[in-house]
Amino acid sequence: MDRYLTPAHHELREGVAEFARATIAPVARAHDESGEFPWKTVAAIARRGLLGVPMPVEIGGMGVDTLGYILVIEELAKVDASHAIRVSAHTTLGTSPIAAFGAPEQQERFVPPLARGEVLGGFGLTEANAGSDASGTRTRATKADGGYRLNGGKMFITNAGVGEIFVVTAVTDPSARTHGISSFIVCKPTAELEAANAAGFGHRADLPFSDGFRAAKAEDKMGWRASDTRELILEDVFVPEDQRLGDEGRGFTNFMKTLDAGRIGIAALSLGLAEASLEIGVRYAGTREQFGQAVWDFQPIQFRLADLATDIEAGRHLAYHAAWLKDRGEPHSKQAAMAKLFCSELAMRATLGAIQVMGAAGYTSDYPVERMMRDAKICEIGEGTNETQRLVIARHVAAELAGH
Ligand code: COS
Repeated sequence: MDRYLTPAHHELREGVAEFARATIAPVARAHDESGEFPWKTVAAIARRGLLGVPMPVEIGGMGVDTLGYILVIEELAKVDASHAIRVSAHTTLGTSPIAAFGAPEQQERFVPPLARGEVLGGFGLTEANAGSDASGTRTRATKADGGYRLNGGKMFITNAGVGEIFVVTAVTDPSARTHGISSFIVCKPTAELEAANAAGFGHRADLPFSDGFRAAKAEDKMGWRASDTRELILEDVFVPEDQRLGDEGRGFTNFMKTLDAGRIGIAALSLGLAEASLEIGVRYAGTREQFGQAVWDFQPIQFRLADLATDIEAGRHLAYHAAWLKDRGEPHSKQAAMAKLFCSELAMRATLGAIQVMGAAGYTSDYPVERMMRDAKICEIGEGTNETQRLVIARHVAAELAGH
């Protein structure tokens, strides 16, 4: 992978790997079981600067490129996918639209608290009738004196309860389909104020909190259990004009661009799960004996693990290449969809494969592979289902062929 990675990338990766092993690994299982938000470890992530990895140094970030950022996600996911997805949703979905599409005053006002890791952010797109069909947005933004009134709701939003700054989409012109969707920066106080205060992170009293904007109860999920996922409710929420993100009607294309980057993050998270489960499977196969020999010595086991190792290498090429294209400002929508599709299916295969190699032991919570399998499943669904990725890829291929 040295075609892509510099010594600085390696240094960043190694530092995050060490941090994740020392700080997150000891608590990952307990938080998976309880579903409680791990305020202490997220505060440690924030202190380390990992909530602003690809943001410019001038606005509070680490100033690292996309490639370096996805290495961070990959390393966190090797230890705990819940921690990785919260960093990914906060960074790519919550912060980057403001950094990329915001007016200079919006960038100065909202990016530093997110990039410095003072509060968590998120992104509200999905609704009851809008998910894969992102144009089906029903949340409505109607003009009001000095701004807009927003009514509607967003579902399955990462960081919805614990976070404070959100980018949400709403229809400003129902007759214009995708060109009638706009996006807005909306703030609410964290739903876990006491825990945030105890952790010394997660709340900024001076943010412009909007009445009527709140999070519902936390979802009880199969995986990513220590990641906060809730519905966001918008009831007659006044949002001033200066919190509209970009021009009216630009919301759809802007969040499509945001999702292109998000999908590279999900690919990296999936890679982390695949790599860690392969390692656990190989180690186990080397130590357990059956029929007088190590499980590893059975050729079918070696073949299964060799196939997974090959797919991991291929997945890395796809994901790193998509990030590399993005860093050069080149089109990367197709490559991001391919990376997300391939790596998420790989994560599922790898975690299931590791469990099969380990037998009953892999099925118990004595080993983290059962958690990793549950965490892998959502990678095939979130930030665009894999059916949507296939649609995106097919459209690109058709357009390329039509051009020849
Ligand atoms: N980058 C920039 N612009 C894009 C884009 C991208 N990746 N994808 C689409 N657009 C633009 C199109 O060029 C088009 O612009 P014009 O109307 O000016 O030509 C506009 O957006 C509408 O695109 P399209 O007609 O392709 O929209 P569709 O309604 O057919 O939607 C899919 C296409 C299904 C691909 C889209 O809705 C999608 O990605 N859905 C999944 C959303 C998702 O990931 N949801 C989960 C969110 S969890 S955070």
